Amino acid sequence: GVQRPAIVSSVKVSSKTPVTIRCYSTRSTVIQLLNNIGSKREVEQYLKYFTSVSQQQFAVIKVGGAIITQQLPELASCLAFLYHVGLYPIVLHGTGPQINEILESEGIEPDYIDGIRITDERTMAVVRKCFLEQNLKLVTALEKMGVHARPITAGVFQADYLDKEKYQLVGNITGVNKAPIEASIQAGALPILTSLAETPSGQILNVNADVAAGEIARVFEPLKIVYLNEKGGIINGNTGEKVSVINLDEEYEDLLKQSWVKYGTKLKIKEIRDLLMHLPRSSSVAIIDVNDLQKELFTDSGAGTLIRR
Ligand code: X2W
Repeated sequence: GVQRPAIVSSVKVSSKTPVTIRCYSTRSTVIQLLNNIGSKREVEQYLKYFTSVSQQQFAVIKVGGAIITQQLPELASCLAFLYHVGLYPIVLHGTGPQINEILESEGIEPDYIDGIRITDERTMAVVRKCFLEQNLKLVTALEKMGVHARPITAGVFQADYLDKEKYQLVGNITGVNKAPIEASIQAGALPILTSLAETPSGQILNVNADVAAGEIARVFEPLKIVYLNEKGGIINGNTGEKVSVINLDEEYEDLLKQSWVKYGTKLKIKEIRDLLMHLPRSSSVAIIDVNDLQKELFTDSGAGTLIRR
């Protein structure tokens, strides 16, 4: 693969940083797993790098709702792996497909404007039910693998109406309460978040999960922002190949001029650039398949698409 080390030298990696392997019964499994994905040197280097910042600054991982339905065992074992090596990603999940399935079974056609769901009262009831169900499903799968996980389904996102006329019960995040997330990590539990938000007067609002994950990243400034998707990265529509790395400073202008960069891809790249411009240079975005999480995080060549400044 292409060499594209993701370690930024401006973050000092101390050789004295202790890497604690949490669970001794799984220690040998963890070491084995690590050796399978990369050389001992690079894996150890990344482990040290990820533990050189505070625990809450390792990563934000956004999980699309489709993954909970289609790849739950893989997802749970990837997150368990991180937990067992002592890393605490902040996990935020969506539930788009599950909402659509229920709406369609009730004879309601899902309705979006620019990728944002128009959420009336009846739809909102489905949205809330799906978020709670999928959150419980993920937390339960993690607990079964010996991972202490904490459902956080309220109390994080404050919001106003995005545009009440246009989208109805959809929120625009105005504030993030870090406390429940920090408390979870301090208690040794992986925080598992939904993207539901609340107005000052207590109205629950629907927020796109990608957007909410971005807001979490803005306040925690993690080293990695990970988007798990089915394609396993950004695909160059002309060659059909996965883009290994995008260095925004050098490539952004040229990239936007390329014929395959349009619609959703263009929007996604623009949003990611906007996010990274607000974050320290050490932060980078990875778009990957759930099975590639370890390879992406712990090897120089990675596995998905790495985007950085
Ligand atoms: C999204 C929230 C769920 C979501 C929705 O109702 O579908 C809005 O569009 P995925 O699985 O990550 O797509 N909210 C306002 O984003 O789920």
